[in-house]
Amino acid sequence: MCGIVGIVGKSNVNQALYDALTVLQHRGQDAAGIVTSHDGRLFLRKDNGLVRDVFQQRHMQRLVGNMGIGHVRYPTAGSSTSAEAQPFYVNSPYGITLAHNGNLTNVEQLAKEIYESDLRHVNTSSDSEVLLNVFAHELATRKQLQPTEEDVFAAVADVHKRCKGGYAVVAMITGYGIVGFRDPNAIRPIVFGQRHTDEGVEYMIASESVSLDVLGFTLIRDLAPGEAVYITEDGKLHTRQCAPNPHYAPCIFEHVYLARPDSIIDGISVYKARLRMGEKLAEKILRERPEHDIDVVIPIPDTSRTAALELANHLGVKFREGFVKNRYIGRTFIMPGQAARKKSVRQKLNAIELEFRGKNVMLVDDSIVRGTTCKQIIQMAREAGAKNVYFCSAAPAVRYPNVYGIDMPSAHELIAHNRSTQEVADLIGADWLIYQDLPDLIDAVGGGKVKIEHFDCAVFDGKYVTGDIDDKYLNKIEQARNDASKIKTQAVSAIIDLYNN
Ligand code: PIN
Repeated sequence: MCGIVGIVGKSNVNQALYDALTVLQHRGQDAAGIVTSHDGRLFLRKDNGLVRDVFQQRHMQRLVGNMGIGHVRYPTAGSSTSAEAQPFYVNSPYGITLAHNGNLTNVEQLAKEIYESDLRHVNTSSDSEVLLNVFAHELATRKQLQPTEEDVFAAVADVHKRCKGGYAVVAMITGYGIVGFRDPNAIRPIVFGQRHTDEGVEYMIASESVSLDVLGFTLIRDLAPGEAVYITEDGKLHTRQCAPNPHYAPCIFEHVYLARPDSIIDGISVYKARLRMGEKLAEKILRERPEHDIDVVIPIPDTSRTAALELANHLGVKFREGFVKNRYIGRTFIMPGQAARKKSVRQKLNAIELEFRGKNVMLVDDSIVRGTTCKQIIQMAREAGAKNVYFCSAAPAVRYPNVYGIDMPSAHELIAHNRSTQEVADLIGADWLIYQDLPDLIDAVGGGKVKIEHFDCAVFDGKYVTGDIDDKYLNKIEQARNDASKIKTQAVSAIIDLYNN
């Protein structure tokens, strides 16, 4: 998962891009980058780290220009070098930079085509660089000295023909404008909006509406599946449907956990969707155990709070903050003679004992993925004196890997993969485990004012909306993720050896 932004303004956009990236920081804390364009020149700053660490005063001063794009990265499939920080750049045609959120599922084939047929060199293992080269190639084939919006939209249409997977993209064509586009299934989110200044109208394209709000832009709308928006450097906005058979199937996990609650995605308030998840959970609990003995509902901070609040309201049970989260967790330093220790949940969360002692507590989390942290949290609740520890997940059991750009473990690392609810409950040590039912989640997210008929729910039901995902592909990513984690472990042991010898 990543965050993207693009702004065409009437004065320098560096500060606005920086501010927008800080608002999108929850979508990726691994690397950040901004590129701006001024007088036909590009100015780029990108590196590993949080937005506030990557950009210093000296970098910001260099990022001049009235248009630019930015990116925050969450590593997917093992990419974590600073060379793979975005935006990426190709010099031909025009000088194009691009930032992408998502994952291409046919990247191997595309990389081969790019090299063998398009005669292009790709310098990293990032699918975003592949996507940039496909777009650049398709724009170059128009052979125009000055690209018009027709050329740009035709190139996007060709990208849709060649690329498979989930992608929300912003790309800047130096000296011409910024284009934003969304894959034909609308899997990853992308919105655009405007704000009025004395100098005229400015436009922003971004992953989430919250970055528009905070910067005083008003939301125009989400991009439709397969649609593109092109804003020229002089501030003219064009939109076009670029896919022949678009299908609205946005990722439901954005609502479960990824997006900020104050965002509106595809017309749906993430906050309200989470409230409805709590309501549905309460109904399920009352169906399963009308005579339940829950004394108190306690959220596991932060995401689950909204659902937990409504769950407690509907059960008529007290809602209490039983865990306090440390917002200022430090880095883990590897010292000579010390084993590399993972930061434990205990360093991040602390229990308020008086909310647990002698009570039957219902803990609520947004989802259970590996099951490692929730196991430790349940243990903490017991040590704080809880009589019974029940556990509620606002999402159904996560049983399948994500292939559209969410950094999720491979199937065998998912605690619910090939396991029943009771088996998961036993493994995490819960006295009772309740998962949201998938139809209820779909209803909670899509059942408001805006009707979306279909969501990408692959992590819950194994049905991948792009239709190109088979066991062969899943085995391959499982292998790649294992290899990546092995390399990481080996690297850490090598550093420890270095210190010890
Ligand atoms: C936590 C969001 N949420 C917590 C992410 C833990 C799964 N985990 C998914 C639960 S926060 S585990 O609000 O962003 O802090 O199942 O892998 O143990």
